[in-house]
Amino acid sequence: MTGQILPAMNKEDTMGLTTEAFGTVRGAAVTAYTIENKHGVRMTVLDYGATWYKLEVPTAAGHQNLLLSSPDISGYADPGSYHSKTIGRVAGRIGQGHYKQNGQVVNLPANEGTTTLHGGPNGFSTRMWQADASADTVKLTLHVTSADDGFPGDVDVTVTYTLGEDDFVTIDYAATSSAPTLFNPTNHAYWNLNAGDDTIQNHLLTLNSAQHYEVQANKVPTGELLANLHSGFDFSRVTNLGDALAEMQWTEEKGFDDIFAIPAHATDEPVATLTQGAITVQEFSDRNALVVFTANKFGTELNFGEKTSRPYIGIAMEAQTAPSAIDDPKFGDITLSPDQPRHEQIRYHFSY
Ligand code: G6D
Repeated sequence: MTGQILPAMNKEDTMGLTTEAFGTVRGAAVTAYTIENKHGVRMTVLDYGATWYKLEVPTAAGHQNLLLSSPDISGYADPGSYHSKTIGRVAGRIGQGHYKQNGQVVNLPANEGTTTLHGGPNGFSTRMWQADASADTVKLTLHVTSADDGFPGDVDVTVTYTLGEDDFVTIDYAATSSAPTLFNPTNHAYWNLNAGDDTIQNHLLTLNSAQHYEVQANKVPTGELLANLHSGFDFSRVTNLGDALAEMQWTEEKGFDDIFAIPAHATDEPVATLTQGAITVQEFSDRNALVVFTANKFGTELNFGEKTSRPYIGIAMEAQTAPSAIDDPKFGDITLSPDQPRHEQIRYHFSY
């Protein structure tokens, strides 16, 4: 099954959709949309932040949530909380609060020192999206003006979560803009495949990557690529995350918060495979980078319910175009122009 794309099941198969109130954020009522397929896999999405709230698989002990999820909306209301949210306009860090678009300097609001992180202080993750749910999809739309988030152009974005009978979750991102701007979205899910409260140090990880980006102290990439081989960054074979994290203890970060370069690959080859026991998540993307973050300094300020927030309680694997593309088109193109709508996609397959 590894990497195998299963045939799409007959769309006539009906699947269950349930909705429930999930509190309020800044006066706006939040709704949770849950879809269950015929195998009993459940996907729950919130309209606030277009958040992937839960992914539950059926096990002998009952349904098990594979995502770090806060028990109520208070875990998501803070604009500085990103877990499981849709991230954009631009996933990666933009240094010094500006970039050049068609030769013109564009100044951006900063939310991490002088850096614009995850689309800045008013990014996609801080917004209430309009949801339209059906038996197997939750479609969320958002209109963002330049006045809202400081990026040029007024943008219409659609994020569509689909849970298939093939146990794939597909997240589609589509955007149009009134003026040239940037668009490089991702999802900031944190995975923990343990049934209990263990950290990800007992997980196995494989990445389709031979290099990672050198970053400055502010985690903005320099554009230089470094080899993963013979280092804790080498996940080219099935690797125990605890062993890899042990190799990172000499660093200030004491874990991974890094941009892995993903080479061109077949669409049915995963960029990442994460396993713990009988459960495996494979992530598929056609973009050329994957940010891997292992929650290295998480503390009790975060609430993940029965998963105690602490270092290494989860792993984020954020598919995107390399953040260096902002400075140099050799790393990719994340421009969104009025005459050319953009579409991105990330897919996940679950074995359990
Ligand atoms: C780290 O780089 C990561 C971000 O992706 C994450 O959102 C943040 O911590 C909470 O800086």
